[in-house]
Amino acid sequence: MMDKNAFLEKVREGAELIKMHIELGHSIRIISHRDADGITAGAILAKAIAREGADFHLSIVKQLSEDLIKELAEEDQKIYIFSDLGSGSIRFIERYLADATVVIADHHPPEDGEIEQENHVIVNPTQFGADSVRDLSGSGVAYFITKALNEKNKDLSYLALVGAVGDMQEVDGQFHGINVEIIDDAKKLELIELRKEIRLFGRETRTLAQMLAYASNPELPGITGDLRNAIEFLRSKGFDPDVNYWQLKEEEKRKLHDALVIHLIKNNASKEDIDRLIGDVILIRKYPEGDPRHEAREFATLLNATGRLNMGALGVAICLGDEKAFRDALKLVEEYKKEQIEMRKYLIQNWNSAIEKDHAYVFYAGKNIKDTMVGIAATIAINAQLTNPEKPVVVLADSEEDGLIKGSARTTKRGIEKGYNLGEALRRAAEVLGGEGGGHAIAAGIRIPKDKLDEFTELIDKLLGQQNSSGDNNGN
Ligand SMILES: [Mn+2]
Repeated sequence: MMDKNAFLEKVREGAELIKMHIELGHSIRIISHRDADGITAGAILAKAIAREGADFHLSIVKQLSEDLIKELAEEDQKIYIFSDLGSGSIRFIERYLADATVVIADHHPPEDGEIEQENHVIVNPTQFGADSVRDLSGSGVAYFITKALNEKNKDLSYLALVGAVGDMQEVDGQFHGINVEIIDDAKKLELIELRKEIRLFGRETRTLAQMLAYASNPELPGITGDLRNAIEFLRSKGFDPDVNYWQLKEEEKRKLHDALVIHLIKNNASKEDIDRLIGDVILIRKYPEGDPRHEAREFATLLNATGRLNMGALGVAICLGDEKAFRDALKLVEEYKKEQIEMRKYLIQNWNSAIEKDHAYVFYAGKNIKDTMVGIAATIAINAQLTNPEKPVVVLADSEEDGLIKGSARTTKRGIEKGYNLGEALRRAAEVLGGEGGGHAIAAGIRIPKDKLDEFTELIDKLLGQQNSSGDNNGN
């Protein structure tokens, strides 16, 4: 269980430092991660600081490298806030930013132990027993800090929830941990509506036929990937395939839920897949039905797309209510969708070249998959049932940077139950092979020299194998 009071004490400590620098008239330097969680976190911090009348300078970045921290040090700022990242770089931050105040507002498990610099504070719920994957996201950490700064910032709670959904904190169909407190704040201010609905992507902007044909979480056997089957299925159940889910009446929604559950059961879907089909859906009231910003997952997907295309600032602008930024981003998403469809096709057609070891699948895509999409590719491999769901998947591609390959590993709850910890395995593999690696137990990343690919394939199997056997010993 999480020690919430101890966490909130840390939150206040972080907020106090920020407040002090605001009162001193210093500009607040914010560095946040470029996914939906990091973008909403950055927007929350920026809005809260502007509200206090202070200046801020926000950067949305792909990752926090030693070089970037050196560059930041050269700016010679009085205070730096690292948001949705930083926990993996404590030693570099301490070394290069020793003279500045630093607040690390993150939810990734710290790798280098405790922070030693007196003017540096890490606000991280995992240090108080929270699970980084489901109890609180980076935007949630940012939210609690800004709420400690000023109660008015409760009006940003809905953005924290968009970030939480972006990080898939409710992957099993419901919210956990202190995410629930953010939901309560947002409900009290009537900013959101929490509904139990179909969680398939596209509630606002896809037709029912598209929603079913593109369903990936869970996939719908015989329907996903086949628009004609989706249309036929919907017609046979009495639905117009061309309407949107939000347009259905409540009883029609129930009828569709029932039909899909029966379809999954008939096709021997796992209990988890059936359970997560229907669950918590967050609707944001300030946006109208049919607008992607009305539903948290569509909103988060829009933000993710801006980040992946190195347009994180555009995502932040959307969070702050900029309509022009919103329209520009919609165009980007269209391109992004096309890319994903192409990538899925490539993955399925070429999966026979994946190397299957005892404890992992390793798929090297060369330049055929963008290095920014290896994480989604690994998720698709699992969801498209190309793999045994108990066995982790690593997809690697040539990096935009010369001579390196970038990989993402993904597994399932069943993989975790077998003792696998991907973040730990990739961290150790990177140590051995010379590179950077780490992340969560269920999802992690690595960058290594390209000529180490074969060595990596053997090593990751060995490292995961060791975890698997220790997991068995503990579990049985
Ligand atoms: Mn995050």
